[in-house]
Amino acid sequence: MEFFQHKVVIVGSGFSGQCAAINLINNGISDFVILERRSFTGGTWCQNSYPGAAVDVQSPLYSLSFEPFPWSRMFAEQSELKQYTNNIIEKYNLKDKIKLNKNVQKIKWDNLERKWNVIINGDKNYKAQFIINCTGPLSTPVIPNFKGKELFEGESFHTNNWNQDYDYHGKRVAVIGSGASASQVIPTIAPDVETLHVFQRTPHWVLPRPDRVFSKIERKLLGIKSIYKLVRYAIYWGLETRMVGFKYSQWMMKNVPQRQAMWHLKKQVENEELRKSLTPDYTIGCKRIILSNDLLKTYNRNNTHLYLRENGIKEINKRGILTTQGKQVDLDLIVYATGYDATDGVISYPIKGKNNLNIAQVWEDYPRAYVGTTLPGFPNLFLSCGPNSGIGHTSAIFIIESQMNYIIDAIMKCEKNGFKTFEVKSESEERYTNKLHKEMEKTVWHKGGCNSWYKSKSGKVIAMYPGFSFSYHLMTRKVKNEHHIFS
Ligand code: N01
Repeated sequence: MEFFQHKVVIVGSGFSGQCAAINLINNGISDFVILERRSFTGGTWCQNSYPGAAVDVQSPLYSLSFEPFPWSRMFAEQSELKQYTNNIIEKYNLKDKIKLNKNVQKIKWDNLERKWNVIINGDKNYKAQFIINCTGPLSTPVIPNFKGKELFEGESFHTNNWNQDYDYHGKRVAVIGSGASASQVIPTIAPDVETLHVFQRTPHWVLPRPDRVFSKIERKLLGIKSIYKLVRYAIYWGLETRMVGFKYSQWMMKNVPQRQAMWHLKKQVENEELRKSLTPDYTIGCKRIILSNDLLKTYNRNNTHLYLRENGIKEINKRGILTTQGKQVDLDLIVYATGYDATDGVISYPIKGKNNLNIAQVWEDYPRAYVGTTLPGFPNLFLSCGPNSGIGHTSAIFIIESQMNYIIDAIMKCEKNGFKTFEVKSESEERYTNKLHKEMEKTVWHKGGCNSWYKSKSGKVIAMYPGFSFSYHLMTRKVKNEHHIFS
């Protein structure tokens, strides 16, 4: 079998992959490639192009700390995020490093060579000493298996694969789901479609979105590194205080943000019955909070109809959707805003480590990893955005940058000291995971009374980190030698 040989293979060219690559370059490692399964670079913000797509964290914080950008508004829209990510690829000359249409099928540790074999179907394979998996936790869209969905004669697609060639104006449209993606699509398309039918299984808590357009002067200032840093710190500490509520105080969650969400709902929806239908029965924060100034009031529109769980989808037929109460809803377009396989699908390809150890078996109960990044039995394998490294209250990019400190420190320790492998000790991983899940039991994600993509099928919260993001940052600043084996 023929192989391309590299020191590092990065899988995925989104923010994590770019951040990993820049860190390698800054540390003098140029022998790496980025394998990207799609035909374009950039990851989630290039893939998700549904109407209304925008970031739900303040853009100056939802960006790389060392790359200031004159954002046009507080919550950037998809086109601007796409521009930002493409600028980074250009500025750091990553284009030549990114190999497109390389869909990794599996990776396997070779104990003799002490390297990973990266298998790509029908193509030349890769061999690497280190793998950094940067495939993102929300990249595998899920369309539930509704009875008869293949019979529908209209158009249908997932929000992740929005068909830009389809003109939805004046059409009869259904949106299935009411999460973060749906909440952006719904208010954006409602004024332009003939009828909009929203199938909501569970209501979500909605808070006002503190969005605004930045003035010319503000944009200029954001381009200055020191000011950009100051703005980031201000936003960061404001958001970090939210963690006190997520972690320690259900009382606080119920009495501060939940009251604000109730007030927001009352202000936007006059009809009491409709308000009731849009009121969740779990504690705010248990599912991701939606920030929107126009979602709730969209339900006041005459062309917008809300279907609840008790009148949900019985089946899909050639004309549209038949509800459980027997109503036939005729449609031209069905939009599946039904989320992602984020729990049991953290990595989208099989991995075999030392002694043929299968990651699927290790994760049979639930996905786990030391600081969300490394696993015993899988030397030189690093996961960006791995299990329990999500953060509900600040920016995922802050976490990605923190993980890269740990990953690069491990690789550089090997490089400088002539070690071939790096592996976390199993007792360290076990102690870390047990402590983390004990902490998790105090959080709203665990005991807030909801089901969410944060949880595995076994009911464990495996997407989130149950602490402050600064504590995660401190924990991952450097590799702690006592928890690892270098050889
Ligand atoms: O997915 P979701 P998403 N029958 O899982 C419903 C990030 N994000 O793509 O709540 C009927 O939140 C499901 O119902 P229920 C962000 O982190 C960020 O919207 O499970 N309904 C739910 O309403 C977010 O949290 C941004 O009862 C079914 C919906 O589908 C994450 O991505 C933008 C169903 C899925 O909601 C995921 O968001 C977008 C079924 N069988 C996303 N199965 C920004 O930064 C599922 N549903 C702005």
